[in-house]
Amino acid sequence: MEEVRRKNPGENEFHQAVQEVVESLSPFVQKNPKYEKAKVLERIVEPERIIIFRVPWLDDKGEVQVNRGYRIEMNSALGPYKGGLRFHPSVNLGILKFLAFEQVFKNSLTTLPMGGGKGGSDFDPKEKTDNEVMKFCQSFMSELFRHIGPNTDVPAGDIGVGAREIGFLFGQYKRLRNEFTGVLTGKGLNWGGSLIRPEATGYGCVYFAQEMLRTKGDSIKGKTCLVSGSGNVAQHTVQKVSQLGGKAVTLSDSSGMIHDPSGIDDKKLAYVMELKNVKRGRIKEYADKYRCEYYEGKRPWSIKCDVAFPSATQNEISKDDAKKLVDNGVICVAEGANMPTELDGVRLFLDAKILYGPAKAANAGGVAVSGLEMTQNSLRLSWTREEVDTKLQSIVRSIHESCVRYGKEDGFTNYVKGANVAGFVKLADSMIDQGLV
Ligand code: NDP
Ligand code: 2IT
Repeated sequence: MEEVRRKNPGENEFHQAVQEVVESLSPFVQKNPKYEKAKVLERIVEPERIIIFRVPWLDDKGEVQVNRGYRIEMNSALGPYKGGLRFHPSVNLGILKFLAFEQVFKNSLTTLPMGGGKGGSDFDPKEKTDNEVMKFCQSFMSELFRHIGPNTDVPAGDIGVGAREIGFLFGQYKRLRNEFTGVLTGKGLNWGGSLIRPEATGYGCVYFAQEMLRTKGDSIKGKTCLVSGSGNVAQHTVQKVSQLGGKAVTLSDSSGMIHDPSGIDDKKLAYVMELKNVKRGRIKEYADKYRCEYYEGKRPWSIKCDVAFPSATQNEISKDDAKKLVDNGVICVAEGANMPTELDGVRLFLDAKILYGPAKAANAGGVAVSGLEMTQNSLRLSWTREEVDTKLQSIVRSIHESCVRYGKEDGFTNYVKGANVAGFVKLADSMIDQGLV
């Protein structure tokens, strides 16, 4: 850890992600000297390659704008680099390195042949016109295209990158390469996208919670659930919670949160989808429409619940928030967002022995269906909704089984340890097989 801090100064989120993994892997690595001898831990914290580039574009007023673009190609031991692109003003090297590092373990857990990567830009899509977003995406891809490809590196969406952005990025890649290939996932259904990919992260996260609850003979049915965020992951989490008989009562965005004790049903969710995905408005408008409480600048964690699904961003659950959740009797936390809980909060959940599903296990359904999209593209055919959903459920079940296998501690499953060790073993063995690269 000292070496990681020294070599990557100021990259706090990256330090945090590595620290969590190292804490739970150390005993395992000490028991298995072959990993220590091959210096696998030292190797996996060093990205295979980092690309940083200038992204100039013209806004609607004809003024020049300049953003910074990144792609972290973290690890290719298990397959082509795979992971999303994030467009958000907070994006910097440390945040993308933490996301890429997490992605390597997550992708290993999915059982599919995918390495790990992440990329993005400090570009802020908020309040930009469609034309400006297109101009930015075309400029971004005009550099990125030479570093990616269906057998090299396959980006997808993340915060600020959804169907609209993937469309513009794909169009520009195709134009530059003169090739129609599965170079991105999350594509439109008419041009190579997979059914269920938009739903997959939220659905997968609820399926994972359902698997955890099943170990206690329980289920989502009848449970009051807190969901944060109101984007792709949050929306489909709410949808699956209500399909399984639970009740989601909160949503949020970077301005504040709504609390609707009567539950966010399908009709209200359709309103949220239109508000967020088409009108690109604020969640506050939900409270005006459905006459419920809106709390400016607040997050949902002080509301009493059974299950919590953080689905907005990193470090959105502080130690105090985690304590409030536990004090209020939460039985299960399943992370849709990446690293939403601060390290002290994670320790608190583990000490309280609740069902705590860390992001790299709980939200792996999204990238898993991206992997299925790659397979369908290679086969040049598409599977039905039912086929993809069945495969998603079986992958989530297998991730859960791996976590239990490696994380069992007398009568309690430590899913953090389970996910880290299970993800690590496959990765580390593959790296050793492939020699010193
Ligand atoms: P979206 O852009 O669709 O939605 C993001 C949501 O989170 C918005 O409601 C946004 O509010 C809110 N948010 C973003 N940043 C902040 C912040 N700094 N503080 C408070 N709220 C914030 O992204 P996704 O739903 O795709 O991603 C959400 C999380 O899930 C991220 O952590 C992402 O890494 C993770 N994830 C996504 C996957 C996917 O397939 N999309 C797969 C696995 C994980 P606002 O509108 O105000 O910005
Ligand atoms: O964090 C993630 O797993 C994603 N943003 C999805 C990555 C992908 O390649 O589908």
